[in-house]
Amino acid sequence: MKLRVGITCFPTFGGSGIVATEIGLSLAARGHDVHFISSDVPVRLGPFSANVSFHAVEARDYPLLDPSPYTLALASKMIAVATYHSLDLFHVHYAVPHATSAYLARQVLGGGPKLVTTLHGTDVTLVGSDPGFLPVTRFSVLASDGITVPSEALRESTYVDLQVPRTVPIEVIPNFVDTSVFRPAPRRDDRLRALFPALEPDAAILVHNSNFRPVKRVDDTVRVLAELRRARPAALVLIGDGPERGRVESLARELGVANAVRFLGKQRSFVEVLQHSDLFLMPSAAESFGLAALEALACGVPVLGTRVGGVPALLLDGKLGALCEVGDVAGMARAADELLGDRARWLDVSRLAVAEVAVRWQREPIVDRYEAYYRRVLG
Ligand code: GMT
Repeated sequence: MKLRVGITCFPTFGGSGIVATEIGLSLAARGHDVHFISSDVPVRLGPFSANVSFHAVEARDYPLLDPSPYTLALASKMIAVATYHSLDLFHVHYAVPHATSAYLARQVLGGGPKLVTTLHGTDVTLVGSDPGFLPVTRFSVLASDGITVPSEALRESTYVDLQVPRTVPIEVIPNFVDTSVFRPAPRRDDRLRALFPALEPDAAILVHNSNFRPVKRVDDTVRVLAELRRARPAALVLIGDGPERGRVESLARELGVANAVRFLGKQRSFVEVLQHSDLFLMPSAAESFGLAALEALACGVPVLGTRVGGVPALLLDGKLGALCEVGDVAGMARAADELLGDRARWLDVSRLAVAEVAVRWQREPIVDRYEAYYRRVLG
């Protein structure tokens, strides 16, 4: 049976929007009708496809409405799309405020589409559990017909931080990656070295990709580089942008490694950068899953991560790279040096990463799980 699904996500570069977009595209390719309802076109939404439409939530700009109430505008758009396209289901990604808008839309519609909420991370651990949002977030999540999370770790946080009763079922469906895009380069070469004119020929290239928010601890990537360079030549490529960027740029100058760090800013397509890097750094203070790391693993790049949230499970307890404590810069530099200094081990880890991604985190089998879950929720 063909499904008519309304997907709501943030349109920006974050992982929740990427996962939402990939689910929608995969469902559309299977013949389902997919309606993206968001403030802007999601960054990874590709070219026209017959089964995909995009509905922009229009901000209302009245002098009294400052700030403009996005939650209400989104609910109104959801009502319109559900009515005119006879939606079976809303699938919202990131609870704040999307689950609340969907709850409101369903109240106005007197039922209407079922609601699946996928929690992604800080909508539970940081924003959703902030006392300013907790009561409404918790209520909206509990009002959903189905709740999913990408990791066991986030399921546990949802019970604890959002105070959801343990009798409420929460489905774990891991994130995934499109391995037709994120895959090892047919032949690795030196193309990233062009970013660093004065770099030593045998230097290792470290890479990081995030939204540069404090929780990502991007400054630790620069500290690790500075420490590692005492042992071996290395450079760092940073993808993404956000509030911490200025601080990290200053730190690179302060630590005397500015010439070995390149800030690429937001990139729509960065797979080539991953494919030609030696190590992905993810020093986050919290991470429900770590989609950016999964994309690196799929390209055969080992990951150095922290022992938080879903990261140990993603890195198979360190087998796909290494795990360190949050803020342990010296430990991270040591782990990086050990892995980069042992070519045979690096190759084993790289091959294992690609093989494990193929078995555990491929897009289509995981979208199968979402589809089966939708059908369960629809009864
Ligand atoms: O929760 C966030 O910080 C935003 C979110 C995003 O949109 O980037 O990131 C979370 O969701 C991703 C996709 O499920 C996960 O891969 C990230 O680990 C998770 N971030 C955190 O938990 C900090």
